[in-house]
Amino acid sequence: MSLSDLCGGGGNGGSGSGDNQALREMSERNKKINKQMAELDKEDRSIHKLLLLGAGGCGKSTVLKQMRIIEAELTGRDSFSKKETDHYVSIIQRSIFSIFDTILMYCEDKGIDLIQRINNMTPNGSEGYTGDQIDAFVDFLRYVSTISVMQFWVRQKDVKNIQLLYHCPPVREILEKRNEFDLFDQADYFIEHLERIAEENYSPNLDDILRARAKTVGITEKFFDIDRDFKFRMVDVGGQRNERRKWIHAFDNVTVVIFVIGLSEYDQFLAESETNENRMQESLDLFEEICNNKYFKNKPIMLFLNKTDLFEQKLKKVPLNTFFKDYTEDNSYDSALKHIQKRFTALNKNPNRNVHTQPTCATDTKTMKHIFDFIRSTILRELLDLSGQL
Ligand SMILES: Nc1nc2c(ncn2[C@@H]2O[C@H](COP(=O)(O)OP(=O)(O)OP(=O)(O)O)[C@@H](O)[C@H]2O)c(=O)[nH]1
Ligand SMILES: [Mg+2]
Repeated sequence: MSLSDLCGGGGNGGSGSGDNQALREMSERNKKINKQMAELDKEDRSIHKLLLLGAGGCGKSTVLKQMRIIEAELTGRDSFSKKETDHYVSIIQRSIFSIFDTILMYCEDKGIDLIQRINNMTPNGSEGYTGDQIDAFVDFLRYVSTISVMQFWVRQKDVKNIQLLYHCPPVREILEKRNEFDLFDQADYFIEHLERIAEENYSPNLDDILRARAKTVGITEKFFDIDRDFKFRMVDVGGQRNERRKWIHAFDNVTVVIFVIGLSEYDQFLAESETNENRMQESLDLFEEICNNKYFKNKPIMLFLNKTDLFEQKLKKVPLNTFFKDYTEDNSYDSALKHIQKRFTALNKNPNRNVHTQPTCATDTKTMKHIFDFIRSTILRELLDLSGQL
């Protein structure tokens, strides 16, 4: 479109004062638009981009959920909409299905006939189950093995038997080996709270939402306006192997990478691999790759050593040198944490860049409140350092 088209053509011969007036107006309009665009650009650049990275299930989305809870507390807004909360009801129902489905699949893989083992329990025997209860366990497992996840819903009348089944000796025996299969971390929690979950008008509370597990697919982001001087976007990605090829689309204009690892994963097998690969090794390899990636060579990195609660419990049963063969110190929480921290930070090959480590328990709202301050102060300090170097 030409200038004369916009100005209405040669109605007055194209040389009169009408043309000049139109040109002046147009130039004013352009100036205004340019100014607005510059302001938008400035605003966009003043919004920090925090990119959450890490292997599948390490807790990235849980960190993001916590940030939403913290924002809601500080601003008085809702953390999760009614629609989101309702959506978590089906996520939680699916998680309960996946507990038993995962157990059955593991058994099938290992040639274990779990249903037979349960059937072999003696009614009113030393385990203390009645014949009806044993029948109900078997019926429930058969039901899970024949339906799809979308057909599953826990009914109030089944709650007691599901809880008893989860704790019966043949299932316990399988759960002893839970590090070998992908049983999600919050299985115990949801079984314990099953009665509430199966209520007709059940609405998940914040604890339930934090513990619900839904693998992230693609890239999601959320803008946070908690602090006038520190606005940021948190970008969350799916961490499983097949999701990682999408990560590159989130690599531009990052202020800081928050790399999350699950501390308790040192004896766990990787869900996506058939060859019993270790989850901690996966995190180490991934961290090395990200840390030294050209996009982030000069970017600050925060390393969240997550799942401190599960780590502390696990250390009592599984020594750290099960995985870190060169670890010779005791299995105290502090020594073990220090060792893992050292192993990760040693992978950073840029001596001029800081790796800020922080132990976290992403499901614990109380301790996570400090994490927001940690994020803010670390980024502001980094930016100050950077401006000093200019
Ligand atoms: N006990 C405990 N559980 C945690 C912690 N952090 C996360 N979880 C649980 O671990 C499970 C996985 O967490 P997510 O946040 O979904 O993991 P993710 O890194 O987003 O996983 P992907 O989306 O697959 O990449 C959820 O059930 C969380 O509730 C923690 O510090 N302690
Ligand atoms: Mg996620």
